Amino acid sequence: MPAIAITRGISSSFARALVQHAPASPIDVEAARRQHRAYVEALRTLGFGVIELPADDRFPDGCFVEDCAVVHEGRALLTRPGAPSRRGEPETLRAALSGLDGIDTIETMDAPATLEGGDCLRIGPRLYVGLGARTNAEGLACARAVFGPAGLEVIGVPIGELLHLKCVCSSPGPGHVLIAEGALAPATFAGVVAITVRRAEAHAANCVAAGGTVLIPAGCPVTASALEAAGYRVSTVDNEQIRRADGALTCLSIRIETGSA
Ligand code: CIR
Repeated sequence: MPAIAITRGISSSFARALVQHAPASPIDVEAARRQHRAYVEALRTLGFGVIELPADDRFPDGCFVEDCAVVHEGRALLTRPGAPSRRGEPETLRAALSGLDGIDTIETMDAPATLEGGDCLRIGPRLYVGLGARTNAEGLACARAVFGPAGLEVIGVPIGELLHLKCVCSSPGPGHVLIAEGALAPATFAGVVAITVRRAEAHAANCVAAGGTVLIPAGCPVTASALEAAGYRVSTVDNEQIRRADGALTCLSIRIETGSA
């Protein structure tokens, strides 16, 4: 079965996306759409079969599909986003998920639990869940109830003021984690080799990877060299407009795993 990625187009309301801090320059929706199209092509080059859902103008943040569903080995959890304006988004993914081969169950979450996929990082048999403004202890318990029986150890990671755990870390491949310098306690990921991303390129700590190739934001040469030194091929995509809405690379897709990382 090929690896699948689900994406959703950039809505015409994207300029009203949630932001922690107003961007230095306003979002250019057309430029963001061009960058999103390049991202979808990059996913295809990485080997993903991409299911492209149309933009939904009701949801300014709707392109950030990762936050709305967590999928592992046939189990999908439609989340309850911590951001109230995003609570309607997860159900819009149900049809796409239920149409996929290999998805056996689709679970949902009830208040007061909140969880966003940007807080969920799986590395091998562990699912790390960031605990902050978007994901709470009840959300963590829900993830544990859904994915624990599938063999994952679900571990909470306090993230303070960060938007999401994966703003500062992600896995480029088996046994490796990229971590933005100084962002997390060194012992956070036991038994995994950390590749440190310098502060000037901190946003490159969020990557999408498949089969030994790692997609990182354009303009991060030090991180690219570090990944190459660790044995990876590196591909880049410009996501500057997406970052203006606090987005990164992982958040633009739900990648349905077909192997173990
Ligand atoms: C939000 O604040 O919800 C969006 N503007 C950005 C979400 C980014 N999601 C992610 O990194 N997983």
